[in-house]
Amino acid sequence: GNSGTSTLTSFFGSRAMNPPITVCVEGNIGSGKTTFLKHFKKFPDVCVFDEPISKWRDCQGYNLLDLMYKDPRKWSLCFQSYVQLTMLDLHTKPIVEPIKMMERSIFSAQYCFVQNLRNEGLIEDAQYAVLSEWFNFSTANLPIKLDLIVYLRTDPEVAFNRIAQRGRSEENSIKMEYIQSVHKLHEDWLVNNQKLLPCPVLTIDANLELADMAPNYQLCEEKMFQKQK
Ligand code: DGT
Repeated sequence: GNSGTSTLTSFFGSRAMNPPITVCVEGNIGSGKTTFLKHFKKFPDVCVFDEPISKWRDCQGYNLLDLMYKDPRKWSLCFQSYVQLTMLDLHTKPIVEPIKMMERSIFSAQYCFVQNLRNEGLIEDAQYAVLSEWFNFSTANLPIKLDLIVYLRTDPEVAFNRIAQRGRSEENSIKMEYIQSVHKLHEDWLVNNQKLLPCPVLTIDANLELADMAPNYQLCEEKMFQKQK
């Protein structure tokens, strides 16, 4: 009936006025983002989004990640276009919890990965222009709010070894040079201030083994819950 509808409206209305604190976890491929995020699933106030990579591996049955690694010249534009969509989906999804945590963002897709494809000549200038226009439009006009970036900073060698150890089939063609380039682009963006930073950055030493990460989890918890207040 009517009263049910108005309760719902006021519920979502109050949420809309109080958008969640949003924390994005960034870092090289293999830096440990997924493991880091897992730790935060235990907090009832935190909504942790699953890795977007599962979508990239199955877009209506197509493994876009695999296509992209096998033939980057042919598939990078298509892949990045879908990455952008899945990121926008996560950035704009309403949640009931006061804190949203997600892996990567539309910013790292643009500043680290699209930029790298362009640097390597794997996408045409016109393709880069179209992706950039979508990025500019989306960040200017859609409700993408970032409050904190947690940068899991690794040496490229460490990230490379972790990728080799986990043995994800799509990634077996990855070269050390690629990991070094992606590392440098993260550094330029998150440490050297060469691109627009949408929010403050908390940099964490992610070369550490899992057993030594506890103080870093705590650091992140403090920052995050402090923002909530
Ligand atoms: P983690 O938990 O830190 O080890 O992170 P990963 O490696 O599970 O997740 P992520 O997002 O760093 O990378 C997943 C795969 O997708 C990896 O093979 C790199 C690739 N990737 C992620 N985002 C992009 C992108 O925007 N463009 C391109 N070309 N590749 C991407």
